[in-house]
Amino acid sequence: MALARFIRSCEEISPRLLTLDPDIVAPLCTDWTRRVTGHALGLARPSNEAELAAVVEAAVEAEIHLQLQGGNTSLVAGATPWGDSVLLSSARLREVGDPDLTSLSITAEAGATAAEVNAALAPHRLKLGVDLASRESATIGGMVATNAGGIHVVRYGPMRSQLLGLRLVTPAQGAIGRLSPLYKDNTGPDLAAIAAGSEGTLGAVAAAALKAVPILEESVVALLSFGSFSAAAEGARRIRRSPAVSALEFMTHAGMDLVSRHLGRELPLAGAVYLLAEFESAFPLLDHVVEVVEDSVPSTSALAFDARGRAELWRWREAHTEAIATAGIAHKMDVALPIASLEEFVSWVEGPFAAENPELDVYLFGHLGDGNVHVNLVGAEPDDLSPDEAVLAKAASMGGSISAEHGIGRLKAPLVHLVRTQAEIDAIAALKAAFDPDGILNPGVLLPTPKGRHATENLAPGRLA
Ligand code: 2HG
Ligand code: ZN
Repeated sequence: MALARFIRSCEEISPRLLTLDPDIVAPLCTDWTRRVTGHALGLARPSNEAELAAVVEAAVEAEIHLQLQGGNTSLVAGATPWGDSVLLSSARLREVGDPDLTSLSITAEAGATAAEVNAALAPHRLKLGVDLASRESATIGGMVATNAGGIHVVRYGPMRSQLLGLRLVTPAQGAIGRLSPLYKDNTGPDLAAIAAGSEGTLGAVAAAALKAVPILEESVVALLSFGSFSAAAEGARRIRRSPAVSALEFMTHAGMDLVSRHLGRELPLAGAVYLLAEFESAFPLLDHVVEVVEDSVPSTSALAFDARGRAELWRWREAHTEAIATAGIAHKMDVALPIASLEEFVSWVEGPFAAENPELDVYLFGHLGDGNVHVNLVGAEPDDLSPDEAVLAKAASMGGSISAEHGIGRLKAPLVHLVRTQAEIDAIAALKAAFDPDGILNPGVLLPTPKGRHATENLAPGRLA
């Protein structure tokens, strides 16, 4: 009954809005890692904000759950439909406005990818402050919803810091917010900032107004190798003080070796731990970078000054996710640690944790400059949550976060208590109730479902078709 009513409403909004075709819907029901598969009743693809608002209203009236989806690049099943949801996709919300060259900003609809927005900015020597390996498929809506971080957080901050304005469609208030280029607007709580990181539980992003930053002409990428994590961490401490740093990443030998086999390329440097540092400036950088690199005392190093050389060094870092995916279905723990505790955490994962779990292949890499470690474990059953729990509990016990930049999604919803008190969880639930009182959007993402069940219960990991 509910579905029939929803289908009728969608047909009235636009005949091409909703499809129930399983050949189209089913491939969108598995998350990027292939670790979990859900099920959806259909797929709604609005073409503009008015249609988006009308779909959300129709879902409220028919009591149909909606699962929001952008590029489906979530690594925590944050975009995987659950139970009797309809997928609400931003695939047709693709408009990118002309860059505003006075305020240095740009507006883009939710389904535009990071690469598409950068393509509009590049002729003006501008770019987005957030960049990430999945730039060709990650969408602006998903990046806002998860407060995406990526490789330039050390310089420009995460997605929340790029937001000047937001149009958000909420079940209770309809379409709210504005796409203003205002850099300052203290008129009560910042709704755009609240929506960033709420993982689509409060509203569906229709469009965002984002800061643009200048592309700096001088750019050098350095790949440095070290004999131990502790030597690399000390090197990173020194590099981090350079005002020209725009990325500071780390990899370990295990991941580099896997990437080497995946790409069919010789390792460029031998080492136990690697740093990849990017320096960008409007002024000549050579002397500065050489000085910083020497001061960080690497065992060996390689510097790249031209676009091709820089891309080749970056490939060693950015190919990690795809190389690991060829080794198996990875359990991904995206943790943040106080930077001073990184060494202790990494030693624990590579030491006692790995010894207790000899069946697991452990790959560690991430954004060292901002304390974000991507722990990837290959070899565990997809539905075995115990290694995930052990790693996340350890990070939490050290004052870290269980979600640095990927979000909580469905996979980590049962573990939010590791890093939030009950009072804090209640406050988040109260926000949810204000924007989405009937729990229409993304049930089971970020917080347990209103019925108190966790969404992972009927997402049979890797199996449910
Ligand atoms: C990255 O930094 C992404 O490349 C993916 O956040 C991390 O695959 C991962 O665990
Ligand atoms: Zn990352």
